[in-house]
Amino acid sequence: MNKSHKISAVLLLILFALTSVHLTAQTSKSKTEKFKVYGNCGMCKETIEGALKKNEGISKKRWDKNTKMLSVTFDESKLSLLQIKQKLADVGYDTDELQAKDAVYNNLPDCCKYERAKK
Ligand SMILES: [Cu+2]
Repeated sequence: MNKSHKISAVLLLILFALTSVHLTAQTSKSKTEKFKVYGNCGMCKETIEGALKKNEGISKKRWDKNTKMLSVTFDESKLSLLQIKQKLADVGYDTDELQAKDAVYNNLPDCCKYERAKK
């Protein structure tokens, strides 16, 4: 084994150790929830998923335009499920728990004006 091989082996080991620590930390706090977010199309998907940011503790998000179900994985120590729903309401999307303000909804592009949940 030459010197550069040794160095890369050590680096790989460090990387591996860091990754496992990171994974343990993640599983201890992260939670996955699935709930309905009213919406229509691919543009809604971008807006919905775009409202949920990694630096705010959201590690995974996926909204399905056919089922309207959002699957979100987040760090419970950083934000709550209700706060996530509030973020969605802020960009114009209703959930069964929180509704977007009419003014925000009315600002959505026409293709995104989904059928709203009954108030
Ligand atoms: Cu849309």
